[in-house]
Amino acid sequence: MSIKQSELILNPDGSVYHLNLRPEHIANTIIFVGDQDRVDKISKHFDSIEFTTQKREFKTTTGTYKNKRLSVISTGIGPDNIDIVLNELDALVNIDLETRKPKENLTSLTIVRIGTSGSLQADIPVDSFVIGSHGLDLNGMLHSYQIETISNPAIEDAFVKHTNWSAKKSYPIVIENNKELANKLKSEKTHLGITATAGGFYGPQGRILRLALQDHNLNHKIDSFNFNEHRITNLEMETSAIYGLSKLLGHKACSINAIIANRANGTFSKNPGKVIANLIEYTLDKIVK
Ligand code: R1P
Repeated sequence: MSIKQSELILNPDGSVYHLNLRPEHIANTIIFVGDQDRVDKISKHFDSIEFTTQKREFKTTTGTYKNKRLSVISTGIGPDNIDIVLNELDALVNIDLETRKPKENLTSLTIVRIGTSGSLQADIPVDSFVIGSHGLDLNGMLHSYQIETISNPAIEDAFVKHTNWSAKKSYPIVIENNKELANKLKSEKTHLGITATAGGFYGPQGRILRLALQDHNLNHKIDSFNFNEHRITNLEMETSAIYGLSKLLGHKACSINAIIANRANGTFSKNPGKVIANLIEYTLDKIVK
């Protein structure tokens, strides 16, 4: 059965609906960033650029870095955008866009998120790098899929108990990174821990401006959680969605975040641009090694 036009939407030039990409436009190794302006901050290091396009917040540049073909894609903010980006990228490699049928031989993409994030631990200061050993999904997008094979009920249940997680909110899901990729990215410069992914920046991450929170103590409960030496190191808005959909679709994913805020002691980086630039150079070199 071919996938209907309403379900897999293609533009008149044959590109996928939101990303504006055709299969030949992407490399098998892809860097995700949230901010579209970060795409150029990465591709400026490339030896050469073969393609670039943008639609809405989704900007893609493909080229080579030290002779390795790479694509950089901005996802915009949040797990809802990750649903679009991962499904459309997977369609580019694993669905025949002519016949609209899934391919028999599937391609596994390598996906590295270079993001920014807030640390929840006083000993992980601003300007450091954190690799997400797991994504802790607090937003619920992944519940639209069959997640039984990728979730980790023992950690999830312990987290729900520790935080007295409201039954009215979506049940947290814990998904592991791709270990092989994480080993490639790690060094003495990186911290490792569970990256929590929220579906918003203020209330969902425990920030109070004028609105009272459902649980004003949640961040403290999150930062004091410990499961077999796994603690929650940082909070951002994409990693769990990337880990979850990548695992379900057969892609390898790992997220590395520059810590620009420390929520435990209330500090913010004096030069966030510099820490992101450092993380970009660090990650590019690890990817090609
Ligand atoms: C919020 O300001 C945004 O910054 C972080 C969060 O995950 C969210 O997307 O990551 P990026 O800098 O990669 O966008």
